[in-house]
Amino acid sequence: MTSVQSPVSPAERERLENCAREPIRRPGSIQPHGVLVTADPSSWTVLQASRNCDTVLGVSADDLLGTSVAGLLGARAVERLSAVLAGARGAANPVPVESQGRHFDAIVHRADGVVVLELEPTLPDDDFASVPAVYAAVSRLRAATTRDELWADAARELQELTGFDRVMVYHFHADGHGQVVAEERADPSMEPYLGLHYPASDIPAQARALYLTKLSRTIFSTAELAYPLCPVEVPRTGQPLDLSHAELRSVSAHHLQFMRNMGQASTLSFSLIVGGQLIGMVTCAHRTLRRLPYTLRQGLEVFADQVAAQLHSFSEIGRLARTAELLRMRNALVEQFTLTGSMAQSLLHGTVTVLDLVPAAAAVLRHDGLTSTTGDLPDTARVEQFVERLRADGGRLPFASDSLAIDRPELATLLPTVAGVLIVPIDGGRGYLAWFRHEITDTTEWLGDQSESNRDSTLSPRKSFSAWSSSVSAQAEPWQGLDEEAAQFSRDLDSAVLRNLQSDLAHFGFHDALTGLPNRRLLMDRIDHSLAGRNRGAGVALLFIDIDSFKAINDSLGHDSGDDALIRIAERLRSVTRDSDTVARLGGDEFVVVVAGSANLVTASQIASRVLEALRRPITVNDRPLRVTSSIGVAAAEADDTAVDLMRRADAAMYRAKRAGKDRIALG
Ligand code: BLA
Repeated sequence: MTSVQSPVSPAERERLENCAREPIRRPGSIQPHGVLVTADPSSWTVLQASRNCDTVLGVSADDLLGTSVAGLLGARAVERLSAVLAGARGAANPVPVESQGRHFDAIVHRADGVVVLELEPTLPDDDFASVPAVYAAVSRLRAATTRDELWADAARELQELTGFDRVMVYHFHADGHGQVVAEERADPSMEPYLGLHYPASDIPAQARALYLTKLSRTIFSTAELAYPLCPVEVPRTGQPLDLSHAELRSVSAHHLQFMRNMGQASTLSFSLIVGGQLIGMVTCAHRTLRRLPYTLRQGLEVFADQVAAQLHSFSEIGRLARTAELLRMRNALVEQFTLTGSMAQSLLHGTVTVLDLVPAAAAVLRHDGLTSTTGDLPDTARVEQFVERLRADGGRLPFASDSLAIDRPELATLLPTVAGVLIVPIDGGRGYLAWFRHEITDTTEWLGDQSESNRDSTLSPRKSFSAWSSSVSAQAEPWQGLDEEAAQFSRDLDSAVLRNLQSDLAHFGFHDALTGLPNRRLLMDRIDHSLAGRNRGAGVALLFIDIDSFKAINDSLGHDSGDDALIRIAERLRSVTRDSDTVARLGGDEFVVVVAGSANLVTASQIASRVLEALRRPITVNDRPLRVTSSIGVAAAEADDTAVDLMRRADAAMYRAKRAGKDRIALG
């Protein structure tokens, strides 16, 4: 399931604002299937009573006012209800009570400084799922391994446990609109709603806030009236009673109309809460009247809580896996750059590319005044123009849009095939990295026609709910956090550029710029290091190499060719020595090899012969073979030799080789 954003029309915006203002916490009335009285917390004298007391209890509300609850339910019942309010051990809602031969589940809580007592006519336990059945269903949920499986299992189990004829699991998308992600119907001829989306205003903000504190919501009848409390105001506050935690709170007229239009007579809904957020709901709906005993509703709240906890763990596992994968790709890209030093090569054409990090149709890199691209993008000149104009208009980088035509219509015409753009600065803002996405052609299936003709007025619910498709245009798949990822990547990249620069500087301090070989400084350091290892039994030997008649090469072919020759000679020296040997350039045409390991005069002169041979083979300069020879002095360190002593002796040996006619080796 990809993430979908619903189009928010002006009418939908008006609904979102107005519907959220309905004071559903303090409607001043209750649903007809039970009664509600409020009482003074110390004397239990009745302060308010619902208008339906006469039909449900056989005593009118007016007659109850000022009497004691003990007179209605008995002193023993009041004792048990007080224990529930006091949070006494073992005391809990509901308390079974009796009045004039009628049995009720009494549910008690405090609000606005008064006791709120609700009486629901007792339902025969045998007609409903038992606590062990709920427990078994909770245990079975644990077998689900994916979110879709869990959603489907939850719908199936709840249909079985509640006996309601349609159970729907909703998922709320990031913009607040909902989607039916699982559905179980008792009767296959019922119209399916699975997969359908619905606008955020179907469940307005204040209702969602309420469902965060009250985990289940019973709406028993869409047909009957609500009954007001008498008097409507709580005497001590002068305000309608806060019914947020009441079971019987009456229902918004808008929502009752919605339910009637849906063909629902009764519903029972549960909240799915993760980390204090309402991430979804489950609604059990019935075409005829149906309600469940309080005890079973409580058991099902635990069930819903288990569903939410498992959804949370799936989303956390998914989130962590995605984070780890993104980090792995970011690191791989930075590493490719560090190794190659080429930004275009490593970011656009490496084993991992920036299109793996942020999936898109194309990516563009602007670096060092050059533009490189990968993927399907028509025109780089237009991209450059786009970014220039974006910056000229004060557009700062990073820039992200998943609908260019809506966000920057004046620039969208430059890139007609593009709907989504993400740009991050690189190189301290001198360059940039950009991703481009095409328009998505997805259609969204909605629960009912979303045009205003499907409502009597703006604030009315929809009249019909058959699946209705809408397609989005000029919209790309939203970047969804990948903009953050890209910004982090640009920071990683800038640090890598800096690190490469620093290591280049460090390198040049110890290396010869022409050949890349260690310079005199590093050479002396390496010799010192090797000499220090002598006590551990290792011998140290040097070859001092001077190219014969090099000046003649410079004079006849020019300095550039001379430099080329030195580079070739350096390569030749590297190729005939071992990795563990140090080949250094002292300057001019002088090179030194530090022979590694337990070198003595014999092993060193063997290597010297190889070098002499190798340098005699012609090198290629200006596409032409060039013959050079060398004179090599070999010296092995003696007991108290310092690096300078050893160098001096090898140098002296080299002079002897020169004087003896060049192109030869002399031992020091
Ligand atoms: C509440 N709206 C709800 C609830 C649901 C829905 C599930 C929670 C209460 C319940 O029914 O259990 C929406 N019900 C749905 C959807 C489906 C379903 C989408 O069966 C099927 C997929 N509603 C409107 C408009 C307004 C409105 C226009 O359509 C306001 C102008 C209001 N809906 C509204 C209010 C509530 C509500 C105020 C809170 C009801 C309450 O708890 O008092």
